[in-house]
Amino acid sequence: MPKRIVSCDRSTKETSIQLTLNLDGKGSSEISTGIGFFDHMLQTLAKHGGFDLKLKAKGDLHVDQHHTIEDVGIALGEAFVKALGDKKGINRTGYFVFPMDESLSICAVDFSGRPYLEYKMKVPPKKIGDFEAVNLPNFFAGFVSAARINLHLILLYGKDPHHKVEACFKALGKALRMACSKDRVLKGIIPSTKGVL
Ligand SMILES: [Mn+2]
Repeated sequence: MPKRIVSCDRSTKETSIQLTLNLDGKGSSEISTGIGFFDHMLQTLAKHGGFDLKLKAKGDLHVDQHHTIEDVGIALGEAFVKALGDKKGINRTGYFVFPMDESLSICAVDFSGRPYLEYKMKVPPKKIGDFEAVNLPNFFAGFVSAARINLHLILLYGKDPHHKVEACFKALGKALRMACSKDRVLKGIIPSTKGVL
């Protein structure tokens, strides 16, 4: 099986991001975005997705966290597209329901090639640790548009803002793992009646 490991370097006047992603890893990560809680969420995504992820982002945090959070989503989405290649033999879709103590999230994802985000999650627009939670949808929107996936992410309920957000990142990791995994039987087949994804 060809290795599904990619490195990406994405730089703009607002952010500079270097990352290495291994879709067939063990969930290990080295993350540094300058935003501690965001690092924690990306570590969680890698861990539950079974991806190895090294990511270093330097953004214009003196402005606010908007560009950094959105651009990390874009860079990560680009890495998934690159790593999946022609998508032959993958499950393509994945889903998970993740309980995080009192919070429960649902995630469904499809590597359809058509970007769509359905995001239903209420988090108070205040800081979680050092993380400006108002920017959370920008991460998912950036990821969806760059990865060209259909993503439905719903927080059913929860109380603690940390748990609410973490439940969503964990569900996303699990759903991505399922979608990116190879089907043992459908080797070499593109999972679409169109014959292309
Ligand atoms: Mn936590």
